[in-house]
Amino acid sequence: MINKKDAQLSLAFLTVSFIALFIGAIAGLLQSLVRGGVITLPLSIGYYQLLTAHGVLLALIFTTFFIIGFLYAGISRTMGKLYDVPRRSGWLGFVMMTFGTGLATVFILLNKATVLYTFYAPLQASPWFYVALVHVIVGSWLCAFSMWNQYYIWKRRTKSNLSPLFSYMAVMTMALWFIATLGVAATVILQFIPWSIGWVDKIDILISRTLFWYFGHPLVYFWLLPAYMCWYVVIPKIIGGKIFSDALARLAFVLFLLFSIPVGFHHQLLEPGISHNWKFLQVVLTFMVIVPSLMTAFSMFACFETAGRKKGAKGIFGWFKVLPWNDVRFFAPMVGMLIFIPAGAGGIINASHQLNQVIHNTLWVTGHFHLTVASTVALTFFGISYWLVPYLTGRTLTPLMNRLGIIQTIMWAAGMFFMSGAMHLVGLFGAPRRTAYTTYNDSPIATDWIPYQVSMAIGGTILFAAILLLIYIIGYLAFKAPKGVMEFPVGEVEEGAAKTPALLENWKVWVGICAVLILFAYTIPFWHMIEHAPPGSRGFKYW
Ligand code: HAS
Ligand code: CU
Repeated sequence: MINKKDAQLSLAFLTVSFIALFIGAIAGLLQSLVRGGVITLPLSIGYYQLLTAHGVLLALIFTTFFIIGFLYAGISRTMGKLYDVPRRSGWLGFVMMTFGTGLATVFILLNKATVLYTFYAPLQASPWFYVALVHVIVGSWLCAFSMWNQYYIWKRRTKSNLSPLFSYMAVMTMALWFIATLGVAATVILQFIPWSIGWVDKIDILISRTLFWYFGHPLVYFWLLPAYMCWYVVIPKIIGGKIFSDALARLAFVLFLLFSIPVGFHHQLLEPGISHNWKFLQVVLTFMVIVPSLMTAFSMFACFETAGRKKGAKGIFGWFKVLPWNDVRFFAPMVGMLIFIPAGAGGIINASHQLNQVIHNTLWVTGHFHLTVASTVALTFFGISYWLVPYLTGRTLTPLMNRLGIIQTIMWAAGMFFMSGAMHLVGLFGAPRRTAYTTYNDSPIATDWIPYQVSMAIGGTILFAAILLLIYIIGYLAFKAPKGVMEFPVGEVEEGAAKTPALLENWKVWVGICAVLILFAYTIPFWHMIEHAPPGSRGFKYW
């Protein structure tokens, strides 16, 4: 049973995350219908306004709140409880983040911040939008400090060399987040706020985008790592197996810290003003960051196979049949894993410099991130919610809710098949992303895209229905399900696995190497940007 106060903190974060998910999903439904040419919006709502609400509320708010809530619950579970000081600073972080979220949402709904979730300059929102973002970021830093503080106190009190795997991963995830958000905080505080208030009239676009992508790429691993925490730590327990290797899991997380930050240029491969040598270097580093995902795939296969063999499975693929397919706690993340195979392959295509020229700024990219964050990560988060919510509220996952969860997962996968599949294909035909419905004066090329856009609308509608089902299940699990004890599954390490080297817990070494790699990949190109800076741009409001 979780400590009540810890449960409240986690539940607070999860509540905001699900509210954001619901509002963001409404925006998603409407925009997929607009883009498919099925409906037109009443004049007062803009397509790009919806797109901003969708991106900010889902990519930034749903994920961050869910992750922090999940991490607190897991830390409390694996370290016994949260200590008072970390718990209190967690609440402070929650209040700041929620205030920022509310403020940002109001300004988006007032149509004063229609700048999409990447808020590229020279699009200029109201200064309050950027102030709101700062609150979300600084609030999340308080949560990061609070988790590190918890880890530090736990180590001192238990005099233990090795922290629990889940907590170690949580500390690493927040380290990645903190180092990454330094970039976005810098551009928001030093560039966007003074410029949007009018203290300065020009902004350097290339520098703002570079600082954004310094953050924007590790952001995607900040989403992915908590899903991997479920795969490494939770799934082995659910399937009745063991964690394949504690050391390998930790090493994968170390590699994410090292390689996920100095690679932001792979989002700027077609940006002028950065020399191709530096782009090449960052592409090489991007290929390095694929390695820990391949290690994860290996580890999961090993875990499935050993668990299957213990249950008597024979042959090369016998283990596949004995997996608990009718347990949604396994099924939803597993569908996420399966989707990550094509999704990751798409990422490797994006990162290949020449292929990037074909897909950049097309709907292919939108398809890519709906398979990665909106399928692999989201399905894993849904799978977690089905046991985490009743675990926190002292209720149980009933067989009926389990079945509905399986249906929800299938609907999600089907919706994404139609939506993301069509996005990938039509992207290859050149259909641009970030664009409302248009036939470009009935140009034959653009009219060829329309059937795919209709498929996107069909997929979007199935996805929205799946969100309604999800919200129903979560609501039921939170308020209606029978009282009982739900487990927070935490796997044990395979017997006879190699001992975890203490070096993996030496933060000075890893943060030090991470800093060196960042300086190596960014210092000179950044210096060039400052040295050859154009005069900068005034702000534009196109909405
Ligand atoms: Fe990405 C753009 C490259 C992964 C998210 N990406 C985006 C954007 C988002 C995003 C949101 O290089 C758009 C940003 C924007 O608005 O402009 N991405 C990559 C690469 C990877 C990758 C190389 N992306 C992700 C993940 C995301 C995400 C993860 C979210 C969570 N991405 C790019 C590039 C762009 C980009 C370019 C810019 C494009 C442009 O031009 O704008 C890699 O990390 C992928 C590695 C993954 C694998 C898969 C391993 C498979 C596993 C599953 C195993 C399955 C099992 C089950 C065990 C190699 C681990 C098996 C069971 C059986 C029974 C079979
Ligand atoms: Cu990236």
